[in-house]
Amino acid sequence: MSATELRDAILKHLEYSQGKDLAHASLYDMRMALTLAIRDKVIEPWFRATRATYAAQSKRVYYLSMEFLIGRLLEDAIMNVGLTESAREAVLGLGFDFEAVLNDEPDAALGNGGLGRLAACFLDSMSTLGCPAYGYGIRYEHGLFRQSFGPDGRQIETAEDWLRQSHGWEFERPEAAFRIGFGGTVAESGRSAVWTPESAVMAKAYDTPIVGWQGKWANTLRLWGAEPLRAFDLNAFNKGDFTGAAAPEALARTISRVLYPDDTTAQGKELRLKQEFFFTAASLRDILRRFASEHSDLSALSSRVAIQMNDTHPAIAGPELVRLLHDERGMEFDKAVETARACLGYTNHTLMPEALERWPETLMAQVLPRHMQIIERIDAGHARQYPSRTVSIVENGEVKMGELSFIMANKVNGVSALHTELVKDTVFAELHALHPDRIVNETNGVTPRRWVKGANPGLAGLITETIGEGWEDHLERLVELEPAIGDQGFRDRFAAIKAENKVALANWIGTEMGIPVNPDAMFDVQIKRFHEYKRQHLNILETIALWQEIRANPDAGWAPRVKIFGGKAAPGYVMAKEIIHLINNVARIINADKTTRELLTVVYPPNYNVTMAERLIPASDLSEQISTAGKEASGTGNMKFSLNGALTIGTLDGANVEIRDLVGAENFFLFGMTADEVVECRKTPDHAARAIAQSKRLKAAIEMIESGAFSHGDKAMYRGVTQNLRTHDYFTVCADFDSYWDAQRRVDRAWFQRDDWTRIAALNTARTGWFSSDRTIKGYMADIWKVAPMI
Ligand code: CRA
Repeated sequence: MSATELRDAILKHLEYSQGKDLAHASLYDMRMALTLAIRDKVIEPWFRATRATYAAQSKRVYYLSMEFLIGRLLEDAIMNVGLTESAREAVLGLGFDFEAVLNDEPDAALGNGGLGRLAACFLDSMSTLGCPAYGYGIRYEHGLFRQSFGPDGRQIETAEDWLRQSHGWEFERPEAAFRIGFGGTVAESGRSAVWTPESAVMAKAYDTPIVGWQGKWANTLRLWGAEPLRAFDLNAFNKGDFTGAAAPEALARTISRVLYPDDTTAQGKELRLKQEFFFTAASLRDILRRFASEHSDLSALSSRVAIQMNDTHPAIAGPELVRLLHDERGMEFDKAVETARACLGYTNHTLMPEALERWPETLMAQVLPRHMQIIERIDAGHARQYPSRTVSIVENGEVKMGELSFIMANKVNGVSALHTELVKDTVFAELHALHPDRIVNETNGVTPRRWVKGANPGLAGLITETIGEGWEDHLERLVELEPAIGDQGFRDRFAAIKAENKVALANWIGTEMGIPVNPDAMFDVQIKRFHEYKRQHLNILETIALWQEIRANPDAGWAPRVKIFGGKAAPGYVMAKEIIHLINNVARIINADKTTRELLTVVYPPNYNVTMAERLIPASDLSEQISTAGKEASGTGNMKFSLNGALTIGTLDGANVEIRDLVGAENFFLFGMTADEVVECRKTPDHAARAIAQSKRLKAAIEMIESGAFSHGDKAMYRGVTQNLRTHDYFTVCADFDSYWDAQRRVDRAWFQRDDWTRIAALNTARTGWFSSDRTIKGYMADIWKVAPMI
């Protein structure tokens, strides 16, 4: 499509879809018109893909996920259909700034962090590979909260409202609606049972087409919105009860109202259980309806249907599918269990005990009475089959969703090599011994279209110039860059691109935050959710110690650094919020110190999201991946940084292990205890006190916080953080501190060998092509879903 053709298409949509002429079009109108013009281009491959899948009667993948952190879609879609240049020209020709139009799109934050973003990268890869697939989730009215900082530096949360403007990508599907019940009673009827729910809502489908690289294939992201069965109680209204008249609507809509803003603790709230059942049940009904339109024999279900449970959030899929097959379609119970299992896969994303979902049996029985019975029957069946087993699904009055998912899935996967081994050895050790072939590893990946080509056009251009076209969907080809890294000219280009990205970021920080940063300094970046296991407090303690050392010894040849933090804390996570508060106040004090100004700046832009990640990662020199070993299942930010030519300082945790193996140990700043050593360390009750006693820098940094230096003299302000460090310190910040400090000084020394730094940065890019989510999805297709690509 030429720029002129696209221009005409935009004008047509301005007029007929937005009802505006060019002279009166706002930025929003222009963005919507461009979105609709691009959407038209996506519809062709979308229809083609759907028809091809029906014609071939292919097996389809159904990716069930509570979260899809898709971010903005426009730029990505334009890139995938190959219209970037035409779109820029067309929009400019119509008198609008192309970047401003792209930036007008709200960042769809229908997820918390890694798990949700992974689901979005998977959608991109499934479409790129021609894997017939549907993503199923919830159309949250409010995604993850918007973060700001109060004048005192504390996190403030406000509601996010991405749907305030109409969402240009989606198609409402009023005909695809299912009634989803809750509560009520179960009556025995012959060999099965009849569940009569007490209340119900409608699940209505909204479809977003997801187009793959070069527009060859497109799949559907189907999100469910909750609506009342009956919109409005006219009788109540006529009697003057206006609030009562709207009650059914308010109640139903609560279900798809907000995303739970916590990824690492399961809160056991009734609404959350209802959300989980709501989208899982609607998706399964949709899947069975589609199957029935093509086939009649339900025993063949697993030859046509692969359902992936993204963590345990959709774990109710097991019992619900059994119920649909047994109670509603008359399949014998054991066969229903077998059939369901043959369709289901389960991905585990965390070993953190507080994140493993468990529901009180009483709550489960109250909200989903029939499912509770089915769960007990599945549990009893498993016990009969494996009499030696000691684990069960229902235990101490709780339903354990991890065990349920494991038992109901034919494959269970971890998300990095280390994590998968820990899954086998810890949470699911006994189940693994009983089912030794069930657990497989599928190391996470990221889409290179968004995270290299879109986010870092300079680097993408250099790659294409050096190794030719076609690396975007064959990222393993980045190894072909390696010979060029020996050339001075290539390294200079690589360094110049990084420098340009840094200038752009420095300008943005200057404008947004009013903090001047030196683009020649090392950009040292930690961006991710705030959690004690991710140890942002280790980073800020080292920052304080570094500041002190620079003040004491200003001419010791320090590498100038800009420390950049980004991330949100769950609103109820007190400790994480205290760490945010501390970082903001450390930044305030350090940035005001004129004596260290040239060498150390701390910036923490608020409201970190996908869009901000796209801005920060290409401009980073150093990637902070410093979690307590054994706690970060994989990480995916770590991969994005390496691909964009940042060096990593990190522990042997999650996918860091695989990154280090690929880029080479000599090109990775390793520090800290291993997962085994952490477990050993905790056996010494006063491990933290000992570490503090041995480290004068750590001791001084903690004492400085306790002195009130960052809290206007208030000595008690950060006691939550410091007392925890001095006593419990479960995440072994203190025990790892000196090792982290030493690694940072190795980073300093490396920074001064600038050409060698660039060589290592370029090696990071060249050697991490394996982390494309295309490779991950190929793994799922071959090992778990048994689905063949259609292109
Ligand atoms: N919080 C893990 O902690 C991992 C992603 C995606 C997480 C990350 O290390 O990269 O999943 N776990 O696999 C999670 O959400 C419920 O568990 C995450 O995003």
